[in-house]
Amino acid sequence: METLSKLLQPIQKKTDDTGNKVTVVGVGQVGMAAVFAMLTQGVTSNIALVDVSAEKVKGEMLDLQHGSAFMRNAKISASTDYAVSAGSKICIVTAGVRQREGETRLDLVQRNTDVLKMIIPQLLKHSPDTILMIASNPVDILTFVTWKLSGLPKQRVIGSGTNLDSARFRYLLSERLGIAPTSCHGYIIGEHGDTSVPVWSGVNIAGVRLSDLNKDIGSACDTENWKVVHEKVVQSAYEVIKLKGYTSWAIGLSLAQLARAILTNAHSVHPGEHGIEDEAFLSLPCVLGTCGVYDIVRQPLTDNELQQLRKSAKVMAQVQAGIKF
Ligand code: 6V0
Repeated sequence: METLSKLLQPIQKKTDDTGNKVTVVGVGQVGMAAVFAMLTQGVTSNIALVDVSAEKVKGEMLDLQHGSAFMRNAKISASTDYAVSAGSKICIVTAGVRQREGETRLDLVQRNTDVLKMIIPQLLKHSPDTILMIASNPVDILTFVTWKLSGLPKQRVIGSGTNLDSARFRYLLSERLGIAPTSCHGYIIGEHGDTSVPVWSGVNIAGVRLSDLNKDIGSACDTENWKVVHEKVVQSAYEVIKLKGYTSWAIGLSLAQLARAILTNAHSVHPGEHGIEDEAFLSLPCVLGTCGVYDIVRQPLTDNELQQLRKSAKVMAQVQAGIKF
């Protein structure tokens, strides 16, 4: 009798189904930061990695598997073949090219659209009920592209959008106010990046709206110059890319938070990508859970905020019009 048979008396065949499988396509800086955040925070116990590079994806898988004893019984698989992604609750796409110094996110659009054309049908073939979460840039446009390519209802295609911008905003507010980021409430909506819209009218600490204390807050005539906080948010990625070549940790944590909201059916509110006018996808505060987006919070925006949002939508629609599907 073999050692295994001596040790175990089989009662039934084991299943690998954990009910919380997440596939991450693209094991670059963003993909691996998201994977690491999800595994170490216990967001999922079942990760599949997919990449075009067989060596890289195997290397990342082995490295993570060697850390299994420090994690919570995670199953980690990897391949260049999408069969490995079968049965995923969420598929996160971080594949594609990233900005080089001096490039904007919009510069990447056609190159990453072509990448998505290969990826999305494969993911859906193996996980027809999955929720698609997009991180590749320009994320707003590529979420729209994914929706078009997938044929899925809008609530099942989510972009990481301004979840990261909002986190950066709350961090910078926290630095200026001396209050923890988790207690600084504020949303950035619209485009992830250059034309994002800070909703200054809603920024609050414990329900105290800063706009009630300073009616010009965030505007050009604000003598305290709070608008610099949003300017720093917009510059954040450019600054980090200039310093270390890419951004990874914060976007990884942001994706892990969105995945947790979905897998635990949290009904929590996050700035996530959703389709608005002109068929553009822009970030608005969404209620997230196991079926994807349940609701969009109707934020009472000022005329100026609404105008900025519409401007963002217009920019998106213009870029989208030039995409070759
Ligand atoms: P990276 O480190 O170059 O990794 C990209 C990975 O994608 C590599 O491992 C490639 O082999 C892989 N890849 C390329 N083509 C394919 C394909 N057809 N199928 C499968 N895998 C493929 O890039 P990084 O991880 O830094 O960035 C990935 C994307 O995320 C870029 O588009 C970034 O601009 C974007 N980011 C999005 C952010 C957000 O807030 N949404 C934040 C940061 C970066």
